[in-house]
Amino acid sequence: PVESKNEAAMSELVPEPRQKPVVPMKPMGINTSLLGYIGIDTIIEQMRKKTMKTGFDFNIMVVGQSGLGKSTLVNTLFKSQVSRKSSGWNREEKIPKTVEIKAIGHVIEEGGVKMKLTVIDTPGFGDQINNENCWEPIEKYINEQYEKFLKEEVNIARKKRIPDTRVHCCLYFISPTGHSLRPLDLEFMKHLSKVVNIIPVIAKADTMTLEEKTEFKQRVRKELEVNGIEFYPQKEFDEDLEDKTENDKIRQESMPFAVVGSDKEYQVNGKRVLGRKTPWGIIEVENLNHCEFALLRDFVIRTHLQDLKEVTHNIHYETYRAKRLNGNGGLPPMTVETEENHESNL
Ligand SMILES: Nc1nc2c(ncn2[C@@H]2O[C@H](COP(=O)(O)OP(=O)(O)OP(=O)(O)O)[C@@H](O)[C@H]2O)c(=O)[nH]1
Ligand SMILES: [Mg+2]
Repeated sequence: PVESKNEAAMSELVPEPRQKPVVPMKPMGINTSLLGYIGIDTIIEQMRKKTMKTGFDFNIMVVGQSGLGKSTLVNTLFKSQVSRKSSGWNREEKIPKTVEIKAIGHVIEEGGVKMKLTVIDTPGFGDQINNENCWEPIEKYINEQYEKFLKEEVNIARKKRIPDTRVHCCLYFISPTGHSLRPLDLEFMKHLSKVVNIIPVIAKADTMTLEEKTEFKQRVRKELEVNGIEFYPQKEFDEDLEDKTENDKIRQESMPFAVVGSDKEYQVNGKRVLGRKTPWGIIEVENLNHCEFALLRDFVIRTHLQDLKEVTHNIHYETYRAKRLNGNGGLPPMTVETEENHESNL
């Protein structure tokens, strides 16, 4: 009723004569072709403006045993306290009896662009005596977010922008043992790689020597391949040769990124840098000669963030959606609107 009142009031207003919109013109002399400039390239600027206004969602999940530096790494990635670090004492008491899932939201702004970041932590994963099926609550959470999105999407009066809580990226922390992947690692990645973008990382890489690190990386890559585990960026989703060349390098050389996180600054050559003090000196987090943190950061945030979101929407969510709508398992049956219905809605 409120809306219709507004409408009535509006229609009584006499519209003022509008000025003709100004069409941007290409400066003369640069493009001398008769047909001239159309203005297609302004789409980029238009998109930029829209994104500046609305901001965007990015949801990142961290999985791995307690104490592997998950919270520290996320804080290092986003240069802020976006995830609570474990207190270091009484750790045993704190470990939950089952896997818990905790999502914390933040708004980060840079250069006028707002990112609504959600960090999804999974305390308790891999910390039980029996870790069988401990990936299940995580898969359930991921699917629940797809379900929420789907429910909003099939709504007749759906929102213009559906809030996106879907997990765009899952960082999986591998313990820096130097041996091989544990059955738990393989089980988790095997099941979850079908529903979410997994990026495996070797945690606390400063605890390994350079040789150990290189060898461990190679072994992990081999084991993932032998077990048929597809991590992000998945080969089958490369869109062209340029993608393939770029992503092959990541798949064959960078993965799994051997990372170090820290929230402490040290003075190195007169500059303050994030680092960790070790018996061998300061390990600089952002120095590529020391670890691959910067590679991971560039990959997740600076080159592939939009792609992580697109693969989530176009592949993982689409797979979920197709399954749900085909099988109709649980979702209220779709009602077909009649012609009459449709008109009366207009
Ligand atoms: N050597 C080393 N220590 C690290 C690194 N990252 C974090 N730590 C330390 O490891 C301990 C645990 O770090 P957290 O970030 O709390 O680990 P977490 O995986 O979030 O732990 P939970 O929240 O208990 O699951 C802290 O004392 C950190 O300072 C790293 O890259 N190298
Ligand atoms: Mg933590």
